[in-house]
Amino acid sequence: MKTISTTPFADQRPGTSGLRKKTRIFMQPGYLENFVQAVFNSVREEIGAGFGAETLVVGGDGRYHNRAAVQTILRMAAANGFARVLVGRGGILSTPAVSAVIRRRNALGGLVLSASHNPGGVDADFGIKYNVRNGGPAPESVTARIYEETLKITHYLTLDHSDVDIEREGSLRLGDTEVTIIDPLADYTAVMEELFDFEALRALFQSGFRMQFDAMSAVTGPYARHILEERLGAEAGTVINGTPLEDFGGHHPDPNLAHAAQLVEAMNKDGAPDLGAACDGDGDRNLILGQNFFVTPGDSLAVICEHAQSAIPGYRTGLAGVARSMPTSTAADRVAETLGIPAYETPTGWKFFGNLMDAGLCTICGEESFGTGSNHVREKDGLWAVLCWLSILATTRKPVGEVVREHWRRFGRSYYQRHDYEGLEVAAASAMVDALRDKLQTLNGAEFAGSRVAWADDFSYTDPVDGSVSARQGLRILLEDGSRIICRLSGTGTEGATLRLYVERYLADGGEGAIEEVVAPLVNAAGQLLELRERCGRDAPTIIT
Ligand code: VG1
Ligand code: CO
Repeated sequence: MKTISTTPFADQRPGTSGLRKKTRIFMQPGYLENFVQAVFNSVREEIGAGFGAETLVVGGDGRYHNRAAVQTILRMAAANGFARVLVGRGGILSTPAVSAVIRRRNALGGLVLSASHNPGGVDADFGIKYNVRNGGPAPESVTARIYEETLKITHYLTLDHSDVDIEREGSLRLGDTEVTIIDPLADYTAVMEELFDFEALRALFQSGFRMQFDAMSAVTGPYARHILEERLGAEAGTVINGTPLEDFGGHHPDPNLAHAAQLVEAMNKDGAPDLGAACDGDGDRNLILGQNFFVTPGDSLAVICEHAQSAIPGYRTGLAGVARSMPTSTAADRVAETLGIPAYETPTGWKFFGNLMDAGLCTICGEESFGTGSNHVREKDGLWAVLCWLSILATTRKPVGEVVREHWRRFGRSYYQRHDYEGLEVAAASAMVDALRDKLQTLNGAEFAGSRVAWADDFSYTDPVDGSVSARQGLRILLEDGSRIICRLSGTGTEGATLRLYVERYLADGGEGAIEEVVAPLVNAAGQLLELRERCGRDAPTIIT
């Protein structure tokens, strides 16, 4: 074992989902090592014991630097005394697969190497995230302690050992630690098989149902090929961009209408498949498309909740509750009300769902950022959402668009958009949000976008399970007609600041209105209130999702 002296890096505070930086920052000597040692130090302190009986899971989305980082972590885990480390073959494990492995193998936790939907490559982004014993992202109390450790770190532990072969399954020893290279697909596929009726889905494909799944040259390629093509019998070629590449083919592995352009084109032409789907870099996000039809993440969450009990064996006994992040559309709340189950509203970031699921308070969760999942793991799960939709389509025997339209006719529609303003100057963006925060008090009762402000605040969340409070989670303006305007700064970017502006207008109009027209008054009023042009020089968002 070697003890290496080091000095702190001041910028290792985890964001919405772990630590994300430019790849070259992570490649600096000591940078990854400091963070990993800080994780180990804080976890060791928390459990009040060594790691001699503990298992650690390690895997990533295959982006540039993934393999090198795995080798560094293996040496450090061995030097820090872990009994076992489980590594996905080739260093590959999707985020939901890490969660499944932690839970099924009773591991202490896991390190996920990914910057999710951010581009990969030596000049792009890298990231690392620590997941705890329940398989979910470390809660804020844990990430805060990790950050404190990064600020006072003086040394890290490693071994003098050459790289180990992570390309073949099997076990080997690294110091006193047993390193096992596992099939990255096995645990995850087993969980899916427990939840879904694979026979019924096979029958669906046998009946001529066609889909296209875009893995965006990221981690879900092997998972989707195995589950959709090999296990469920979807025709060969159903999965496109199915090989994980270090630079994701130069694209953003971000499953939305802008970045999944190839899939969108395929779904909008004559003879399109029945279902189109895509996942992000690390496999926790999903995009669902029908023929000429985009299912918004908020509607997808609501529709899954609506049909889960009747269409998916894993939810046959019903849902305990539903949770969504605060900026996510309220569509799922209306389903929960009809089902007679509670609906929870949490801050942005999957880590807030963990306590609710552990306590049995909610079964299905979702975020507007193309994330949906359930208590089968403690992460959002892209392929799970795809299998949910396949199950719904197999049960209803209706096209995607019709399933959603029926939902709108029954529950009304949340017309919803998110506008992202990327690459803003950090100081100007914070000043803009601070100025609006200061103004919130004065807005009550004011006329706004054709209605009146009923409530305006900076969202604060009290966890119903452990009572912890997370303040300053996003500015929200609620109107008397039920519309909502929300803004917050992104906590996952690696360059400048990104303002996210979320708008929602609920109408019980059958859902056939034109989205742009319905939300335009909200978007315009919000832009003026924020003084977007004056403060940040922007007239239009970088991307609308
Ligand atoms: C974004 C999304 C949030 C999501 C997070 C991680 O965070 O808004 O809903 O949980 O990314 O997703 P932010 O702070 O940039 O808005 V992923 O797929 O990167 O693990
Ligand atoms: Co992701």
